[in-house]
Amino acid sequence: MKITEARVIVTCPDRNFVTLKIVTDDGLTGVGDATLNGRELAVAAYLTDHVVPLLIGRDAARIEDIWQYLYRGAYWRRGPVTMSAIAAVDTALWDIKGKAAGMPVYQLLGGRSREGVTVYGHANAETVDGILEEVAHYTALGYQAVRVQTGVPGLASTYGVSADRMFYEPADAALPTENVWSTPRYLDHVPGVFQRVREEFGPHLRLLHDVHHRLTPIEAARLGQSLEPYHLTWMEDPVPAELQEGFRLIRQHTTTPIAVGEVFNTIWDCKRLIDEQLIDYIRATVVHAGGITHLRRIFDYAAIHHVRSGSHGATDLSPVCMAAALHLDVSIPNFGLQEYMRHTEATDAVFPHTYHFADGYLHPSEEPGLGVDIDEELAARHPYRPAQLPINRLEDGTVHNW
Ligand code: GCO
Ligand code: MG
Repeated sequence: MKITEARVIVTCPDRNFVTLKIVTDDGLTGVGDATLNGRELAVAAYLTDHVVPLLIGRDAARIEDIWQYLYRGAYWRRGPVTMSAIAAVDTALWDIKGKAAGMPVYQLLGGRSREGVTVYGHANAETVDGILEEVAHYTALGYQAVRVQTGVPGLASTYGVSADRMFYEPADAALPTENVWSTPRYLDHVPGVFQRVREEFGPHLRLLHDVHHRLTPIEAARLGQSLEPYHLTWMEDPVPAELQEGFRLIRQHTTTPIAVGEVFNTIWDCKRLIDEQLIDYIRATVVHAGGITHLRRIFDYAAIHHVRSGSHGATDLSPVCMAAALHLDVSIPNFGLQEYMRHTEATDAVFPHTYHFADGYLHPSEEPGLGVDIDEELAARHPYRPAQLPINRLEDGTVHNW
């Protein structure tokens, strides 16, 4: 099963995606997501110039060996560009292995540990009334978990709040949009919003909130405390994760569970958070954390430390990543939740897939492999459009975390 070709496909069906398609001499193909939002072409070049030439002629069955070859062989380890490129190769090889075995990938990972993958959707609106409507919309669709993001009075725009009902698309301009942020206004406003949502929807709906790296540890501790009466499933990315000692301080002050990890690329980015049990959910995902092989390693490590998975699943993770994530989600013992921001019709058309949503759960494909593909002809009709993530400034103009 030798690799004869590997194509890097960049397409923009409403947003940019980078996909790797690997072809073997016995006619099998596999796909992997390599999308790094706002920095797509860096990964495309890394793959085209530095990885694809290394793959030709290699045995596609040797997934672990190829992973080690690309990781150790680069010498310059880790980082989002390298790990997204390795992830794409790894994901495509699992797809091929599943097809060769005639089994969905989750069977190769040990089989099912659950009947379906519980997902959370995004209720976002400027006003509390708008949020209540959005949450009702999700519960009517069967969702058991909803992430709530709110506008903040006095701020023109806020992370996570958009005009679209089913998704939030922050990479909105060729040069970064600039937002203005105020921590005091935010901390004053958010608890009241959750109070209203809890009053309206009762104790059982699982509620989540994404802070998007904007607070200091002591501010996050205050937010966590003020949200305790509304028993959130998690408070996400409360602080930038570079300084992981910060999480210890948050932990000492609040019982609100903590989720982190969408910007992590390897086990080394979260090892301390996991082994000191400073977090409750690890949110790394297939495309940015080295593929199925490495993410499973992270989840296994998390499992022995009582930390559950909560994989990132925003629209910038393509249906190829989502398909792969679901095979892991359904098979690991310590699954927590899966984020599910829907893709647009144009995206779904370019990436035909057979995973599906029903009654609050996503179900992985039962087809051999991942159960997702890329329609290359259609993809070619959606050329790349430069789009970057926003920049955040405080009211006095200081650059802050976005
Ligand atoms: C999430 C994330 C996203 C990111 C986006 C960046 O929890 O879904 O925070 O909204 O901002 O994926 O590319
Ligand atoms: Mg997030």
